[in-house]
Amino acid sequence: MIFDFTTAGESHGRALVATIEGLPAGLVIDQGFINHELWRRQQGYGRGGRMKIESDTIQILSGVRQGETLGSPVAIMVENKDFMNWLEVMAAEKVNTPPERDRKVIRPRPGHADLVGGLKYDRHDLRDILERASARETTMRVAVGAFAKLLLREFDMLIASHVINLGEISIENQNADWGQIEAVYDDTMLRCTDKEAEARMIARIDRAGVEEGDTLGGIFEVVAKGCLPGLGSHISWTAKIDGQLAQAVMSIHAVKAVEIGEGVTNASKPGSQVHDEICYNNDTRLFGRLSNRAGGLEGGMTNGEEVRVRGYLKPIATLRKRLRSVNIETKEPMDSDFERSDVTAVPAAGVIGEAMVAIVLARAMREKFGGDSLGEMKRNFESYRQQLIEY
Ligand code: EPS
Repeated sequence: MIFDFTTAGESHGRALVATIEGLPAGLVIDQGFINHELWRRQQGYGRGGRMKIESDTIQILSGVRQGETLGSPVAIMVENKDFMNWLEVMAAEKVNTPPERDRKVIRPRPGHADLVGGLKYDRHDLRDILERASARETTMRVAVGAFAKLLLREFDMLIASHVINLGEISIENQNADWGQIEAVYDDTMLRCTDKEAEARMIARIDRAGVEEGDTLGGIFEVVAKGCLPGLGSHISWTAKIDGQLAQAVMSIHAVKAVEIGEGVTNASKPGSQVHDEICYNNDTRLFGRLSNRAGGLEGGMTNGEEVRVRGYLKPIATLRKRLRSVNIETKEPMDSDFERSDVTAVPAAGVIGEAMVAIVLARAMREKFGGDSLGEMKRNFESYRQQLIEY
């Protein structure tokens, strides 16, 4: 059974739901950990009013009994507290809402799914598009990612992230180590390892939000520690795990570029300054690398070093400073719609990035080590680890 998931739910609808398939039986599910991951996604300086309404908590509907997975599909739900303010607008049944309360959206926002979605699905109230296009959906990615993280922890694989750039401001040391990144795991501001740069970023967010009515993008980095060599494969394009990671991270709202390791700067350096030289540890009897510019990935496979993936976000498309648009009913030029917005969501995107990386790695682990129960999976894992030692 392949590890996979589906989400459903609109931003202001009753609830967000997900189903997860392919978890082994016997995995201990710590709901406190899952809720803590959801809490982490809701933090970050620069979020808007919505996060004051929601306090995301998971309800497990199936697939878990007495704290352990059964091997059957897991169904989960997070209620939208804001739904109470949208009962008429988001009702599943037909409700004749007067125009002053129907919250119809007819002035598409540049950079959002509004216009293209409306054209493609032939919807003339763009709310039908934006409700699903909203990054609210990422709540469920983080919930599913928390299940993936719980599985990976059984194999000593840990995942964290940090913010390396916001707007035009970058942290000084771009190669923060695992200890530094883990230390900011529960930070509520920007999850930067460089507090001096973080203070400047906070001031920049204040300026953008309060003075300029604008929004800001940035870059986060996800680091996965403890991956054995050999997840993914060189044998075909779909099996290459760097490609899978790129797709998974690119699918996060507003992410417009993905970098593996130091992929961007590597492109302008000679090979001798890029490729990570190989060493051998006689004590652990494992191969290693003298550097990790490849971000732990070679030939579409993990190579045993830390996996490092960066996501680059464009600024959020809902901004107070209105951009030029067109009224889809009259076709007249008009400014785009604005209700409320975050100034930036880069720290939240980092948490979502962790979830997507966890999901890809969990899927690769399930594919390689199989097993219907966690015990069977662990035995298969142990036998492969022995193979690496005896190589
Ligand atoms: C979002 C718009 C805002 C964000 C939302 C994503 O929501 P609202 O329209 O209700 O003010 O707060 O993010 C979340 C709700 C969340 O949970 O992250 C958008 O248009 O993408």
